[in-house]
Amino acid sequence: MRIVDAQVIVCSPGRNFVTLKLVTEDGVHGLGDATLNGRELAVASYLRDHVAPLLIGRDARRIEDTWQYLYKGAYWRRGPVTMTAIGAVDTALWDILGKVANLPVYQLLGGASREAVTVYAHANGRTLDDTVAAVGRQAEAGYTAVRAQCGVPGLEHAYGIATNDAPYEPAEKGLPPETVWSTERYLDFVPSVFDRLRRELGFDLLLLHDVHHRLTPIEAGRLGRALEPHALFWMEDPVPAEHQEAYRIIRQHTTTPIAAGEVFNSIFDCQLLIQEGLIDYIRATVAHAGGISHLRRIAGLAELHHVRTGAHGATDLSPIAMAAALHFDLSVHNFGIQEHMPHTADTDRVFPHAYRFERGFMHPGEAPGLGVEIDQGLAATFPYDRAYLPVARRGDGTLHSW
Ligand code: GCO
Ligand code: MG
Repeated sequence: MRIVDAQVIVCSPGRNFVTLKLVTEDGVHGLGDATLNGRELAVASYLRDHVAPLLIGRDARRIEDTWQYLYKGAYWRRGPVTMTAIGAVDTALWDILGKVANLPVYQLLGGASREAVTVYAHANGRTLDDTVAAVGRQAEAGYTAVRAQCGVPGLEHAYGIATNDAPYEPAEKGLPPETVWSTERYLDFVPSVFDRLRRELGFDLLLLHDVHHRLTPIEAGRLGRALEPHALFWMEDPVPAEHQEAYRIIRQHTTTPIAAGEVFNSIFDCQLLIQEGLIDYIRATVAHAGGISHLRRIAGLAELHHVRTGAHGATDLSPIAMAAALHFDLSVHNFGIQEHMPHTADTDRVFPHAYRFERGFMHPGEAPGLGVEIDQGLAATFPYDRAYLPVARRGDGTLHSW
């Protein structure tokens, strides 16, 4: 089962995606998502120029050895570009193994630990009224968990708010747009959003909120405490997490559950957070944290410490990452929740898939492997289109975490 070809496919059916396709001598192929929002071509080059030559001739069944070869063998460890590239290779190899075994990947991972995967939806609005209506619509669509983001009075832009009727998409064409941020206005306003949501929608619906790395630990403690009466399912990324010890301060001040980790690349980024029980949900993904193999290691550590998974699932991860996440979610014991944002119709046509959504739950389907394909002819009609995430500055022009 030698690998004979490794192709990197870049396409933009509404947004940019990087896909790795590995082919074996028997003609079986596997797919991995290598998309790193706003830095896509760095991963494409890493794979094409540095990884593909190493894969040709390797036995596709040696998933663990290939992972170690690319991680330890590079000498330069970790980082988003390297780990996204390794993740794509790992995911593609699991896909191949599933196809050869004629089994969906979740069966290779120990089988289903649940009937289906609980997913949370996004709801956002520029005003409080719009946000309440958007959350209500997602509840009516059958979601049992909804992430609520609301525009902040006095701020032109807030994270997570769509600029038109389309679902929220963070990257914008051209160079990075600049937005203005005020911690004071945000902290003053957010508790009133959840107060209104609970009063109008009650406590049955699970509510989530993404702070998107914008606060300091003591500010996060204050927000978490203010949100306690509204019983959030989680408060996400309250502070930038490079300094894991900082989460101790948040924990000292609030019992609001904390989720972190969509930007993490390895188990070392969350080792202390997990071992000290400083978070409740780990958001690392297949795409950016070294693939299915490494994510299982993270989940294994998390399970020891009562931390559950809550994988990132924004639309800047392709349907290949979504499929891989669902196989992981279905199988892993300490699954918590999965983020779900529907892709554009063009994206769904480029990446036909077996996974399905039904009233708040998803399932990866029973197709062998990951159950997702890429229509390369169609992908070629959507060429790469440069786009960046915005940046944020405080009122005086100081750069702030976006
Ligand atoms: C989320 C995320 C995204 C990120 C995006 C960056 O919780 O879904 O925070 O909205 O901003 O994935 O590329
Ligand atoms: Mg987030």
